[in-house]
Amino acid sequence: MSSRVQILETDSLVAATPNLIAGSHIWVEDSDVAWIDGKVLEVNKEEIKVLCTSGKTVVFKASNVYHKDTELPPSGVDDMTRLAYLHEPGVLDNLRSRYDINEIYTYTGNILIAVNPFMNLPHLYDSHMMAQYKGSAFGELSPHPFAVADAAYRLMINDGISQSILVSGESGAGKTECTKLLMRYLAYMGGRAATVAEGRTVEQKVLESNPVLEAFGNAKTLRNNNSSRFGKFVEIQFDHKGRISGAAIRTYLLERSRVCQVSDPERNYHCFYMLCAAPPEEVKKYKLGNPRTFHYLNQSNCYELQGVDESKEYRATRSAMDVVGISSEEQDAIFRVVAAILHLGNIEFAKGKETDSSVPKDEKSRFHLETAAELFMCDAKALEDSLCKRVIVTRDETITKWLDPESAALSRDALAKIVYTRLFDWLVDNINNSIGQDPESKSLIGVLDIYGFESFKTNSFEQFCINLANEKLQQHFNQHVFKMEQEEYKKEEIDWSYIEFVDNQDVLDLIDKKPGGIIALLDEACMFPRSTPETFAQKLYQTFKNHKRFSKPKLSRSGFTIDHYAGDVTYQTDLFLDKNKDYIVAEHQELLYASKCSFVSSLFLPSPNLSSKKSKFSSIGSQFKVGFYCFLETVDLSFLLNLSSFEISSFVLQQQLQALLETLSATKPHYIRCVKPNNLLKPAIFENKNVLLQLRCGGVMEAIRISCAGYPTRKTFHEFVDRFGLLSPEVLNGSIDAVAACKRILENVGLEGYQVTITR
Ligand code: AOV
Ligand code: MG
Repeated sequence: MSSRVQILETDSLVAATPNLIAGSHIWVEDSDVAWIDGKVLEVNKEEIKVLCTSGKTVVFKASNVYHKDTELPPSGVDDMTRLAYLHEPGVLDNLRSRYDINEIYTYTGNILIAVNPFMNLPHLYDSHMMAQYKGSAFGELSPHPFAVADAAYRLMINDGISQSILVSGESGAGKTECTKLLMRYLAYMGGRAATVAEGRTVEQKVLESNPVLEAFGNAKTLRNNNSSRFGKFVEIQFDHKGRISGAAIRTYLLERSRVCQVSDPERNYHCFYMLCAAPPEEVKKYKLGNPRTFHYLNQSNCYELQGVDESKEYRATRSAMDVVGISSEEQDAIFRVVAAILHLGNIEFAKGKETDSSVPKDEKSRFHLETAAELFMCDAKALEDSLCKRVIVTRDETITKWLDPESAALSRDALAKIVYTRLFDWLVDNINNSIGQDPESKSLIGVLDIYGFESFKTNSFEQFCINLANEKLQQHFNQHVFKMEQEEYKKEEIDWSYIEFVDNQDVLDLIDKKPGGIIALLDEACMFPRSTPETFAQKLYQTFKNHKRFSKPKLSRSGFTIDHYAGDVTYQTDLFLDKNKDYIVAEHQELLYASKCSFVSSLFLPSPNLSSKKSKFSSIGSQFKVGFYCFLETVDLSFLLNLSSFEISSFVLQQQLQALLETLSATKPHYIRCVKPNNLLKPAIFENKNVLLQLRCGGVMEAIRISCAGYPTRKTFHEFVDRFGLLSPEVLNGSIDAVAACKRILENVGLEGYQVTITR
């Protein structure tokens, strides 16, 4: 009985500072496992003596002690909001109990939390399961991505409002796998649409776009053996009957540095290894062989992935390409380009006859140069020139400048990166064209799978861009959660004005305010030839010295730290300028435009708006380019004129994110937060501290905080009487209604700080 009284006493607004008595079951903080349970031995005003289950006796401040729900079933509850105590240890304990029995999905209200099982649970996803979720009320069956997709689908059909499902979580948390489940379910619900050309249905093409994009845009990283190195928003369009009628895939900023730079134990993009494992006649055709012989692959010692048969993957990729409508000639050209990139990487340079000039180092390098040229179907001499020379056109004359061996190698890498990026963009455009858009479509469901928040030992421009994307989505999430909470309060007719809204607008301003944010300063720095990482960093230190979210690391002269919503990240500016200036060298452009292979040539059409996707997303980016050229003319930075085209990466990303958020704002969002239970990528290991950090970063704790800031416990009248009726047994005889019974109980125990609302 005593435990019940004490539960009621603390089942109030301020869960963090409960009144405790000896014998209470509680949670206290622990440096190893985040939270450990125990029993209160003694209460001395603000100090609580606790016997922990580890056997230790420790004294804690009352404000750091939380009640433990002794009535929680061993398998937990499938919705966090049904917990008696909505606090951090309670949430964590619930997730963990469920994970232990392979219940990997849990709701927090409308948000689905998915903990990566790192093992196959096929029974969870078979067609029988899909049939079960079809049309069942949200919350009726166990939490599941199918339930989220079903809710989105039905809202779209019933209310005619476009929906979006936003999947987030750190690298390796399971976003891509979850996205594929959502797409499969939507294809199941909206399938059987008319077949399009080649006898494939739209939904088949949508589903088979995944393996194609993964082959070219995923790679093994430290965090995930199949890490997406690009962001993706798949927009599935439906006709008035709720059938899939079209789709559009938008991708965000592929990580290009990986093409020529891989650190152990990571890998380059999957397609390279697949191609090396292709049938012998193809390997021979492309003059390939062991991946260990290629510089772009052998910078790392990792070649194989556990449980992956590359030759099987190659066949699967080929057949997926068939499905999405890539012809066999195009496929041949694509893999020819992939092989050419590998050969390109093996060209080494030595000093040439002229001062500071360079030539292919030896016979082996010549062989790779000739093979690359053959595969690109371009002239070998022209390829060599484009790698080793620059032609500078000024107002008065044309000057040929040699590149030293080091610069020639950089030029080679720049060529490899631009070819690969163009190839990836081509794939996306081609898939979109093949699937086709439905201009008549009134409603759509968008599924977002973006790269998760990243914080490594050293963080560069890629992490900066990835984290910006995450900040933007975090703001969207916060606003949404807050709005939903407000709506709930309105529905229950209670005041919500006291709930404080924590926004990350200040971080966003710091990064992308125009003018004056970090990106604006970076773009500016990129326009001045004399900028160096140090001058850029100095400018940042000066500008943001009083910014709460910005700091300069003590011993660094070119690093800076941003206090993100998910924690501090220190960025090294060394390569920011280079990576932001994603330019094509005129020589490379001309070389490949002149290729006898129409596919290669089409990748290098001189127009900046070469593809539909480009024109859709970087129109402002290209205006920016025009501005840039004007700028060049006025200042006469003639040394730069041999760069035929610029793309300022961060600028393009900003435009893309803005477009994404505009799209999202016209939809009703649904959130799935993926959680990675351990960094070993192994099943059955649940690391408390690790998970907690992700719940905090992903805004799950924030969503819960918002709930707690108001009324953390909201029991329906019946639930309340069931649980607390014992305190006023006279209400249990059925003579009064539930509302009156609740009021009587509350009055009897003299509780304060509650409200009786419409349904709770
Ligand atoms: P991510 O998309 O969140 O990372 P993935 O979806 O690629 O992570 O998941 C990583 C790995 O976890 C997968 O390759 C599977 O082995 C395993 N996994 C994930 N979800 C499940 C599931 N539901 N059932 C079984 N195994 C699963 V990144 O792309 O790196 O941010 O950029
Ligand atoms: Mg992924």
